[in-house]
Amino acid sequence: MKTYLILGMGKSGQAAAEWLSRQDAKVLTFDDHGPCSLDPNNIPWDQITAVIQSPGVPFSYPSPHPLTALGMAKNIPILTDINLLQQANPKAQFVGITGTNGKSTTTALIGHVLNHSQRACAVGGNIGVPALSLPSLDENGTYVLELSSFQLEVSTPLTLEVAAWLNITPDHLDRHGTIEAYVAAKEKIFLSARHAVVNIDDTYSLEVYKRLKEKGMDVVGVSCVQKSDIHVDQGVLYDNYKPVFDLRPFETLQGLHNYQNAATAYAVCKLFNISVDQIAEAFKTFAGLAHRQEIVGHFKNITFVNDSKATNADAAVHAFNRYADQAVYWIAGGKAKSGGIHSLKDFFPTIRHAFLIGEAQSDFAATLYDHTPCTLSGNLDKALTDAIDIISKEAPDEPAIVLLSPACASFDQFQSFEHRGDTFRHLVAKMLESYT
Ligand code: UMA
Repeated sequence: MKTYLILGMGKSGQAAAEWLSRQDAKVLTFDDHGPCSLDPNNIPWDQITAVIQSPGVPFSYPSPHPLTALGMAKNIPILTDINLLQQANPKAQFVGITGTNGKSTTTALIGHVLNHSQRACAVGGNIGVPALSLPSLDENGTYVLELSSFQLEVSTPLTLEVAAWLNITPDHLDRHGTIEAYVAAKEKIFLSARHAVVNIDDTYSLEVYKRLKEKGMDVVGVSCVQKSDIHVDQGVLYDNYKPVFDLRPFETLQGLHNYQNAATAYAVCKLFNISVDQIAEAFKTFAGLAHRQEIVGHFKNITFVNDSKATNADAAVHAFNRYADQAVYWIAGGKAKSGGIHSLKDFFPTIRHAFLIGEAQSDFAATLYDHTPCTLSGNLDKALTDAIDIISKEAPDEPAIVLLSPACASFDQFQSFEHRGDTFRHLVAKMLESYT
């Protein structure tokens, strides 16, 4: 019987423990902050087949977790749940998607296109669905996995049919130490990949593209700012310099960042021999990700957008950019982050009215003072009715966006940003019902 030591008992550790138990393996668990089955000073190392390390547990910087270090010293393989998934499904194909931003959308979009084309596929990884909670797949099946730098750093090389790379901006430096180490962790995605799809629109990513080319790898370049193998110009997608279709009609794929996600998904799906028409058809019906500029309803001239995932001001920028030329009625507030909403000040004059909620409401009202008309609504329910009132009084016929993009954590009034977004979706649905 094989024995595994699972390090970190969060979402991925728990799924790994359940899965391994179903394979009749012996499971030992360790967690620094939660219940575990193990005395760290008394680990039967000579019995352990591998350590299954959760992504959030330090692997190298500032220093490996003490049990990772002990396992390494004893030459015990340190693996991730993704490695186990691959071992258990050797015939299935794997697609990996990494980058700083847009991973989840691109992963979900590729999964949607594959599903739409009647291919068996399962979507998971960093997107929030642990690898070992996914179903088994045979040679007809494809796993589409969002891979974070944390997962890639720890994983032994993953055999991928396609490895896709979106972009790099500095992130997770507390875990990796330097941006170079962060890029190096992510670059492990290509170690055992058959095809690479790489966006070249930032300097780090362009360097990655060049390195892969130098190694003679099969690389498809993607760009939204210059001509490339696949590129987007003014919303039109080009394949090998020929226009293939217009991305502008796809409601859930708007904005430059979404063009990058869509072009990447297109490049990956083409490598799976999915036709241009099938890809375009599937893009049309992509629902987008919940809580990220998710359109949750239309009422007459008003569109309701749930961007609850925007838990800080920087994350709210994307929605403001997307709706830059429209009448935005903004619902914001909650538990403020440091800096509040000052970094959004360029948008203030363009916002028609702000409806403020939660702990941050008075501070935000003070910041907005003199730039944007505000209402202290207190909670989400009231903010929504206040917004409808103002729109019906001031601009009843003009197209309007009611945007929940709180620029705050949710914990003062909700359990999570998901809970906040679900509440908004529910309130919008209830309101639409009452008008029909
Ligand atoms: N723990 C220890 N010792 C440590 C650190 C953590 O024992 O030194 C324990 C904690 O007490 C906790 C557990 O480890 O019980 C948490 O494990 P984890 O942080 O790996 O989190 P999981 O719940 O397993 O979720 C992980 C990913 N989390 C991280 O990478 C931090 C989830 O990505 C992923 O969705 C999930 O696996 C399923 O695959 C989240 C994330 O924030 C969304 N990712 C980062 C990002 O997207 O920026 C990379």
